[in-house]
Amino acid sequence: MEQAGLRDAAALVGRARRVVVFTGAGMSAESGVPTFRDALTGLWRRFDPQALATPEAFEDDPALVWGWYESRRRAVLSARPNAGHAAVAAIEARVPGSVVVTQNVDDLHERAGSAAPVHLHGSLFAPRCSACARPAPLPDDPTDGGPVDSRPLHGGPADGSPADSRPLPGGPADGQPVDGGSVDGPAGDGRVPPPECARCGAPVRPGVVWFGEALPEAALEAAVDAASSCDLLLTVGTSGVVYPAAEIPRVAARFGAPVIQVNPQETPLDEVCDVNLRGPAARVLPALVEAAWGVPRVS
Ligand code: BV8
Ligand code: ZN
Repeated sequence: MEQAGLRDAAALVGRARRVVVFTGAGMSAESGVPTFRDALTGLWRRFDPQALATPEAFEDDPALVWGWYESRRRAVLSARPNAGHAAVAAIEARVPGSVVVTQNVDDLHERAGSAAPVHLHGSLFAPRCSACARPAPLPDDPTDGGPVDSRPLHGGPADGSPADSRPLPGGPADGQPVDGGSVDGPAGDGRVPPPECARCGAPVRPGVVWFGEALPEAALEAAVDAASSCDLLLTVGTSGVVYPAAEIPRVAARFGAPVIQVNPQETPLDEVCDVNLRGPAARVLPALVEAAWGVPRVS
């Protein structure tokens, strides 16, 4: 990442009053949570994520899909927010008018202290009935799964005390994939039959948005409102290929906001951004916050 880009980006961040931080799977990569494209490891490596993350796949083999999401959820529970998540929370603390919009289904932004990230693609921690949509308890959640927003921050102690959000710069071992302990069904092939809904008996499904499903209206509206009225958008760790989420940085640019991208690779958003910081989020974001406000990096 060259210094001139960092200086330009820091000047934009330092004078911004309404920032949108738009994040994808690359945000959690250095916490050891595989990106969406890498998410298929082990037992699921022979599948295409886009084929598995669909209602049809769940309909066809609920145990395969539920097992995959359970293994991803346990990996997130074993991960910790990284210095990039902490830097995003620092931006929110410095710029009260900022909004985090994430495509990620993990809870690492929350555990790093982000108040209310907008989850465009749902969450691994909000399972619901596939038929009557009743919120369902998490398999290892001793409560009865009451209203989703009454649950303690996930990854933290069950009594709801503040989750342990000390970020580990670079993740548990510099981004080595975390293994949440293999979720294994009776057949030992990773397939785990989903729980049944307490009300109607239908299979419980993960609380994520699958391909071919509409995004939650309120979340998409909040994201478009924020992007169309911000004075800076930071897009971090996304391949920018899944719509309509990938439209969000373009909305900000259309309304005249400068766009800064943080990603070690090229993406279609290269053509949209004003400053392109080529590098990993857990290194670039703390450097950006320090250059903007002189805030010492999270050690
Ligand atoms: C819908 C939850 C219609 C599940 C996900 C045009 C308009 C609208 C829709 C479409 C359209 N064209 C096509 C579509 C259909 C489809 C789509 O976009 N397909 C694509 C593939 C072309 N969209 C949909 O189906 C959407 N729904 O349109 O519904 C509708 C309307 C009304 C009524 C009914 C139906 C729903 C899409 C949501 C799918 N669910 N996630 C789950 O997680 O299992 S998407 C999933 O993939 C992620 O959430 C994310 O959004 C997306 C891409 O993942 P990324 O986050 O970008 O991660 P990725 O692995 O791709 O890339 C990681 C990046 O990080 C890389 O760039 C890498 O370089 C970088 N990186 C790596 N390490 C680091 C790093 N960056 C920084 N630091 C690092 N250390
Ligand atoms: Zn039900």
